[in-house]
Amino acid sequence: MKATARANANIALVKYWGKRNKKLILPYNSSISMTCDGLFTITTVEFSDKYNRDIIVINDEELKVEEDKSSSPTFADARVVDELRSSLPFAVARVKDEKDVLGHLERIRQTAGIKEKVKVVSQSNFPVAAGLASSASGLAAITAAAAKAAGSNLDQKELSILARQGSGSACRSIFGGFVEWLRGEKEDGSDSYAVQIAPPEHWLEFRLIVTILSEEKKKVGSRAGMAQTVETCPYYENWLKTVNQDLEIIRKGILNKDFTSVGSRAEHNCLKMHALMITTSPAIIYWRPETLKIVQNILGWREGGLECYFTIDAGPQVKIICLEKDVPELKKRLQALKDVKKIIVCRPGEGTKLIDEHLF
Ligand code: 2P0
Repeated sequence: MKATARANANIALVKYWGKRNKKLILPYNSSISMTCDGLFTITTVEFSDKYNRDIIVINDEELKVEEDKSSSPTFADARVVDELRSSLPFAVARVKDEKDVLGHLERIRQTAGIKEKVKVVSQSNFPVAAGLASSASGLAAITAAAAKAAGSNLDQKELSILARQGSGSACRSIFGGFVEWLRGEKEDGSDSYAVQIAPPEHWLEFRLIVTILSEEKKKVGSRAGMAQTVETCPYYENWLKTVNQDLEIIRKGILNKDFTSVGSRAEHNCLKMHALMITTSPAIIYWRPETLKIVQNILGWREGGLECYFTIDAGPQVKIICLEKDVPELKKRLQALKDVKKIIVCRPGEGTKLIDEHLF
């Protein structure tokens, strides 16, 4: 059977940074995100015995995969991966680089009890080299389409659990609006999944403006970066001690539409995550000079009465947290800065959906 899904990316207001179980992708702390309208991936998946090998095509490039040589397939040809990295949108390149897409498809095949080979075609609308620190939409779309195509009729919670095992942040993209990924307590991961805090229409004025500052490839991916942080950062336990308060304030702030409380706490949470990264051995510094320039501008604009905050993920791009009414003024100010290459304005978007238009 063939199925197609469309999934939006998400940006975290309380960050996920560190796994207590790498195999099942179980986080040390819960996280909260907004699902972003306008940054999406569409993926079609078909399992069929007409295919004699697995075929995975992402943004018009075929991913070369080894054929049945190990129980845990990996990307075969480093040269191909390198070529793809330089030619594909960033989010997709990270899927190829760090995420075991074929392994994830194999997991879905096993869940459904099927053996047929698979064809996957995936297309993201992310601008080339957007540098958005999220492969969430890609893995969420593959999960929803593959589960359906494999004949598994999973509900959103089950899809979230499955997507989580492809990439942690993908479990949040299953839901729309404002979403919390509950860390869970169980060792088997059955209680680590996302839930919706509020649907998109709850807070239609909320905006995240993504600024693209640098298209340079980052040197440390999120997966490796967070593992290194857990192992070597002397402050990691303190981070964990403070995250619950951030979650509480932001969850409540979303429900009350208290912009000041959500924006200021999200900015603080982001700075704490970057403090962890910077104090890891060796140091992981995702910021570039342009990043800090935008941050300084935002602080100045805020002092001048324009209420906006920032958040930054595992890369140099700055995302501005603001309200719809201030978007025109912020766009004007951002466009006047020479470091800003591109601006994408995101409103709260819907969760992962099955759609009828197949890509093949
Ligand atoms: C987040 N990030 O909460 C944080 C903030 C980046 C910085 O989730 O290893 O791609 O696949 O579970 O989900 C990026 O990490 O990592 C991420 P894996 P993922 O959005």
